[in-house]
Amino acid sequence: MEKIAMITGASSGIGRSTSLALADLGYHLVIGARNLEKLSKVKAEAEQKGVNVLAIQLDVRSLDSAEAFVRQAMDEFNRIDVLVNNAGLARGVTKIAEQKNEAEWQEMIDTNLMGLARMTRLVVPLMIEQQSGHVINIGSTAGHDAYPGGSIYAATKFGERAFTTALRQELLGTPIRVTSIDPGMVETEFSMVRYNGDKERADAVYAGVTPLSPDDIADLIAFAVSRKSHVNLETIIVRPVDQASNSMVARKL
Ligand code: NDP
Ligand code: 8X3
Repeated sequence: MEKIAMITGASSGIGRSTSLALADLGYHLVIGARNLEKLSKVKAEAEQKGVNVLAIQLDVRSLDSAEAFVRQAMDEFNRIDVLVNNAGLARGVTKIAEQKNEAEWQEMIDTNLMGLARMTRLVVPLMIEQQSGHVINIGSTAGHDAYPGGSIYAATKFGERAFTTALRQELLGTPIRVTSIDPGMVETEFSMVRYNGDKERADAVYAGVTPLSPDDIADLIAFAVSRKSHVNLETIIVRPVDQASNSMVARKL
């Protein structure tokens, strides 16, 4: 049977790499993100691998957008085997007492937590109906340990972990698998977004270390989805060897 994977935030980083890795496994893809130009490039790259790709503009903060995304996926493929809830971002490293810009907080909550919850509630009933499926949520090591300047980002990722745990428990008795992939430092556009385009600050995050690459995370997602159907990898916490906690990084400068 044809297999369909839906990936949010597929225009860049982990989402892009995951799209290509799942295409390598033969999945047809439904990919979404706000930047349609970048998304179209990922579609073209994945199509090179011989799979069908539906690329749709998606803002997970919008209910209308998320509903239209799922509707178009079902119109095209009539099933969803894997949902990768990857769309997410951090904005700034402002400490709580110094935060004057609630919009940064709101954007992280709306994207990382509400967007993920929304996509899940729209797709899981379809998986229950088809009696198969795998939800992969992208958490973070920030969902296990908070740090100064990361309060709300970490709160969204602690929230992802709580949500994922509840989902797995609610789906007990169904064949649907639920996995959280929780990375440490991965070199993507993440830090450019967090530091609002300040390349020097973004580059400093990865200076003197070998960070994880988005392909490393995609590799783990491909591993999780390709286990035998009774095997559920619950949580994968992954850091580069050069990182031992959110604040402990061995830099060779
Ligand atoms: P990137 O910035 O490279 O990718 C983020 C992706 O999310 C982009 O495709 C972006 O696309 C998409 N996105 C952002 N907001 C929305 C939205 N409202 N609706 C739809 N798509 C959206 O970063 P990463 O690949 O690193 O991030 C992916 C996930 O991995 C995030 O959830 C992040 O929190 C998590 N993570 C990252 C780590 C890291 O060190 N890089 C470590 C741990 C977790 P567009 O702008 O086109 O909408
Ligand atoms: C991204 C990792 O340490 O910047 O989730 O929060 S961290």
